[in-house]
Amino acid sequence: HHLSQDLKQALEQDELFMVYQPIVLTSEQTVTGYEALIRWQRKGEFVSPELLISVAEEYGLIHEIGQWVFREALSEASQSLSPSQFMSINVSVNQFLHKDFVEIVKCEIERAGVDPERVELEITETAIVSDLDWTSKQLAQLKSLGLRISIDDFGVAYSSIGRLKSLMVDKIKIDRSFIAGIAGSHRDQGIIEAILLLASKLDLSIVAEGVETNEQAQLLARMNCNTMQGFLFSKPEKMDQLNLS
Ligand code: G
Ligand code: G
Ligand code: MN
Ligand code: NA
Repeated sequence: HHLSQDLKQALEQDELFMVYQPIVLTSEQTVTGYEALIRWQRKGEFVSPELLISVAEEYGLIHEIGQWVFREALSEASQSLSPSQFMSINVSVNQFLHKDFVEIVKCEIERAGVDPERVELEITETAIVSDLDWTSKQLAQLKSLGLRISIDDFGVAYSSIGRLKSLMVDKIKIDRSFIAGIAGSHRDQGIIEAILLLASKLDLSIVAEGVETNEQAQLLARMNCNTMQGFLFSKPEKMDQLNLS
């Protein structure tokens, strides 16, 4: 695949960069943290991150890319974030399951000198249902380093509700497909209310993703979901292009 060849070069030639999207506590009007997202501008055109990640996984580049992402995002965290803010980093399934993953994360956190408690990893439901024993071990080790774990895109893949009970997870990020419908759909509101109840019973934090309108934000706030992320607040941007607050 020519893209995989290009991706190798992109790593060497600085065509990859990171953008950051604020995660907002709307009740306080503060930015609690940022999600780090990779970008690749190839010959002037953006390659979608989904394609980038799937090519990287298929051609064995995911660990190198993953380590680069950690280095960039953690260095940005140490330079640009206030001590109360966290950095949230996406981790793909194969990246998460790799035997050296914990060691690499530990090494990069030490290198950046960031408090591990301010680092969150976003993993998907697919990762946590794939190999329960190994997943539990990886999560236990990451937790013992002090990191926080969130489940990304919650609600769209396998139901992992049973797994949430036994796994050491801290946060659920409600997939934006549910947020998109809430203004017009009692069913979507119902799903969100159910996820919020589940989270509160299991002592998990919640983020609503993909909030685009004031109406959505107000509905969420009325349901006591006050941590939100989405274009309403900010698109993902280079850190120096965001209005830091
Ligand atoms: O940036 P965008 O919102 O288009 O992201 C699209 C998808 O790519 C999301 O599912 C996101 O989790 C994933 N993604 C973006 N950046 C990274 C990254 O640095 N590492 C991994 N593993 N996935 C990422
Ligand atoms: O799967 P994950 O949650 O990591 O995906 C993050 C992706 O969601 C990024 O590509 C980001 O650009 C996108 N995103 C962030 N906020 C919004 C939003 O309000 N609306 C839409 N449609 N996409 C968003
Ligand atoms: Mn994410
Ligand atoms: Na998501």
